[in-house]
Amino acid sequence: VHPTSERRPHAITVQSENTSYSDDFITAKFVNRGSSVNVVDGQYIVKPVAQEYELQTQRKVSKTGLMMIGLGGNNGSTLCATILANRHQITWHTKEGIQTPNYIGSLLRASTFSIGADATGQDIHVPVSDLLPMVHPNDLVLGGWDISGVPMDKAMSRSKVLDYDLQRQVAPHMALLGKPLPSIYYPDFIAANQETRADNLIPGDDKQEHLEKIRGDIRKFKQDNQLDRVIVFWTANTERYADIIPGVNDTADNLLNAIKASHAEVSPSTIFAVAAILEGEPFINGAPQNTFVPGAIELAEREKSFIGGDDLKSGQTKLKSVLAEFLVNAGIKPLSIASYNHLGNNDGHNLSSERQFKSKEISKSSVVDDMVNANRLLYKAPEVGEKGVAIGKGEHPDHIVVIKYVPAVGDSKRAIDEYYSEIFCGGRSTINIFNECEDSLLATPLILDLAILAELLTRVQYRKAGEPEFNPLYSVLSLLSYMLKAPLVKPGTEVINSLNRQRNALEAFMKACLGLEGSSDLLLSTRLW
Ligand code: NAI
Ligand code: DG6
Repeated sequence: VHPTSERRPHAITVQSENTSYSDDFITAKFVNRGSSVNVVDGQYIVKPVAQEYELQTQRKVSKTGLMMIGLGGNNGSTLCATILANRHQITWHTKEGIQTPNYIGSLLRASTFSIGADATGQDIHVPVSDLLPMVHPNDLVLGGWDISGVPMDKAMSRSKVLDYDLQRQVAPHMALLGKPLPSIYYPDFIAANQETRADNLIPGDDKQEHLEKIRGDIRKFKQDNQLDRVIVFWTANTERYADIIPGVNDTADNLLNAIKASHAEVSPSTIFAVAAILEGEPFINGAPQNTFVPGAIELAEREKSFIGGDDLKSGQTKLKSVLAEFLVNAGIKPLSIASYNHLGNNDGHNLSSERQFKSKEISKSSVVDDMVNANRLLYKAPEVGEKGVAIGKGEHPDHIVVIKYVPAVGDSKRAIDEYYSEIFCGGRSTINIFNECEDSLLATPLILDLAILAELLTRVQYRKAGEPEFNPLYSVLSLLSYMLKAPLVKPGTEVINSLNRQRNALEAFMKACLGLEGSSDLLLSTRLW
């Protein structure tokens, strides 16, 4: 047991007829309340609806491995080094003084939820990680793949993210991780400027063999480390989008056949996703490309495996999702959002290539859509065609995204955003933001949160009132949206980009697992005599 590994399985006990505890499970009754709306003759007819569920959470936390694709990159090496620093309680000197390791930036380990009020009416806030039994990041078993065979201690220094005094002390621990497992490299999918890194490759060009090799790697890692669960996480270079081709990647069977036929349009990230799905282990895509082609989603559904994505939401986009919501919800109308950033790490180098930039541009651009669509007072709705089908998307602010590679600034991305808005009676307001993001230090805690939440969600089952069996959650883990720029959701359902709504959803879900209601800001007792 590492010194900082807290094990607090009974941190919160709910005393309620709706919540029961056994050695194995926390089982909670929960009523999912909402309203159904019908439009009849121009009137909204609203009916409250309620459905009772039981949620059952397995209390024993899985012994969990985190296998990262892109292990030797900035995120991968920073994640390993910071976990090791936390695990071994390494402190280091900076120009500010002595620094101790921590998990700041992790929603799970550095933020709180209110679980109610005490007798004096004061809110009681607890660490999010205390709500339900969760893996401690220090306990994650680390491994993974990289097309670069640089050993992990050298990969950390190559990344130029951490202070030298930390690197110096953590290097012997990093060296024990060895070098990443060889990986799949299809040069067409990442920038040509990455070729010099590619010296650690699974040989051949048979995609079926590649798939089987990756599946074998997952199984071996699981077995060697006696793991219950392995989270497979893409934090490798951003790939170009794969073309969606009928007969190739549009269905699960077509995708599996396309891999057998080594079809050119199957990307490395999709091969990794398919490998994890077939092994029954969760796969999360931390980059923006369309790893989850329709066939991959169908395969995950069919195998009842878990997937989540896309693209870590760390600095500029997180702020945008908050600021755009603030403006639109305040009744102010953003007319344009112009976002520039420059960075000098290897991610920036890869993104300096047009097709890889395109993937990032797409994921960075979708983030204000739901806020705009929710306010048709400010933004005109799309016109409706003959059969009631919307034509186009309706009015939307201009939104541009520019990324430039500036090697000198390294991992310290600079993001500049202008929000130009219409205000009262024809006025204009301009907000300019300059945001300096230590890219990998913002991204690393998100990877931890995603991996730990994914593991938790594999242990939650549900049944509707009256149903005999519990079922696992739906394959696409949209509850991970808070950490992701372009959240993958159940096909046909709405994407929620609002950061507050994403956080509230997670809070409500975790509390429902305990038989508690999500936070209400009604605070009725404070408004009454
Ligand atoms: P990086 O370029 O430092 O690391 C990527 C690593 O992936 C490299 O070591 C590279 O050799 C390896 N790689 C490339 N193709 C591979 C393959 N097929 N198999 C195995 N390894 C492969 O990039 P960084 O900064 O670590 O970012 C990783 C990914 O996360 C990028 O796609 C980036 O766009 C995305 N991301 C990063 C954020 C951040 O703030 N750092 C935030 C959001 C997303
Ligand atoms: C340049 O945009 C590089 C990217 O990889 C970003 O650093 C990353 O996607 C994080 O973006 P954001 O918008 O969440 O800060």
